[in-house]
Amino acid sequence: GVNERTFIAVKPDGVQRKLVGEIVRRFEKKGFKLVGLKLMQASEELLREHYSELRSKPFFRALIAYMGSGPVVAMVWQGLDVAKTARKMLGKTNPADSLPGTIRGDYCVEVGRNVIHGSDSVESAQREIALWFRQNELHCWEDNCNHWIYS
Ligand code: DAT
Ligand code: MG
Repeated sequence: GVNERTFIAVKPDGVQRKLVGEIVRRFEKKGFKLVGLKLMQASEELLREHYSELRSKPFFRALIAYMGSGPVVAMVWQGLDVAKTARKMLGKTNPADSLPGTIRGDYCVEVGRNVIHGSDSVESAQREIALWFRQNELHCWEDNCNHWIYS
């Protein structure tokens, strides 16, 4: 429904490369609603939990080091089918497979520096939002444009 939420994070390379504004802009212009946003240095503990499904992968250590190498911009976006649509906006995990027009297709080259995270399902989004945000950091506000986005 229109109250679906997903977790998006601009990774440390995205912050360093000044892509925060461009990424926020894409989600705003699409018509999704921003309900949470913060710049933060993620702890190793948080990152290990966030990526716990990948703990046995050969790239896990490098992934945790990369994600902790600088601040990230953690966000929650809301809207109809936002989790699935956000994944389409991101492109494929490997930027080499991502089409031009997607964020990874337009702004990065290697899978180990792919500038953005997005939850892979509604269930993952719920888990990740609870992990990264406190309830009082999420804001329910009336979007006065809703009328022009939803019929
Ligand atoms: P996604 O971020 O598209 O959900 P994922 O959950 O499979 O992809 O992996 C999480 C991150 O781990 C991914 O954004 C980049 C890194 N990663 C994935 N596969 C990798 C690989 N083969 N080599 C290096 N890093 C990889
Ligand atoms: Mg994933």
